[in-house]
Amino acid sequence: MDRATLKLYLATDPVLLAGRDLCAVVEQAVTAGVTLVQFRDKTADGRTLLETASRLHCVTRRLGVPLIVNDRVDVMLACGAEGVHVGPGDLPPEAVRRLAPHAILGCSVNTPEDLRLAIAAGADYVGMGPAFATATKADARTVLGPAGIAELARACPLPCVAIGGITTRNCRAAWSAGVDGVCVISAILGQEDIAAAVRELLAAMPAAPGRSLRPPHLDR
Ligand code: TZP
Ligand code: MG
Repeated sequence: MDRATLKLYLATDPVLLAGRDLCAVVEQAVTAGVTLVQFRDKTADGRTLLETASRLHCVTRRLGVPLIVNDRVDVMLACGAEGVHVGPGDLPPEAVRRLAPHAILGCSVNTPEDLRLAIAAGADYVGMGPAFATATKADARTVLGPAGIAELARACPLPCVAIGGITTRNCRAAWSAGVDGVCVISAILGQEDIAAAVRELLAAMPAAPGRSLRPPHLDR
């Protein structure tokens, strides 16, 4: 996938929406510059997930950004979204790849071994994290810090984002670790002014990303 698509990746969370309308908030965020959206809801049942993902997909399609469904390849296939993201506890990425051969496949990685498995499974991108401590995900794994993200990014031939605890204050440190972008939830959804939050995050990631330091043979 195009690395630029990963620059500012918004994942959703019903709790952080705090009663605001998901589609309206995502529309504001994408209009302000979000490049990729992940529909993430850990509590809804399958039917509700499909209804919400379908409504959201209408919005993202109109705005021209891909929609990734978290955890659930079945929901992704049923609503026609562009991709699916899986991590520990989900269907293994090899199985997802077989079920959805043409979908964008993202995998969560926290260790070099996770990265090796994601590459072997045919992932299109990886999410490396948590980069920093986060209150959004109760079962987050060991915090990597900018140094840990940089180590994984150096070993990563795939497009990659840092995720977890990224804010306007530490976004530049994550970006400078050599990723193609950042994935955030609370840094956008937890803010009152969605568009201002998006603009501040993008301003923290100036062009000439750390990836330009990578040997060209690692890019594909
Ligand atoms: N995976 C690793 S950390 C995390 C996920 C989904 C939570 C990210 O949320 P926030 O609010 O951007 O820290
Ligand atoms: Mg998952």
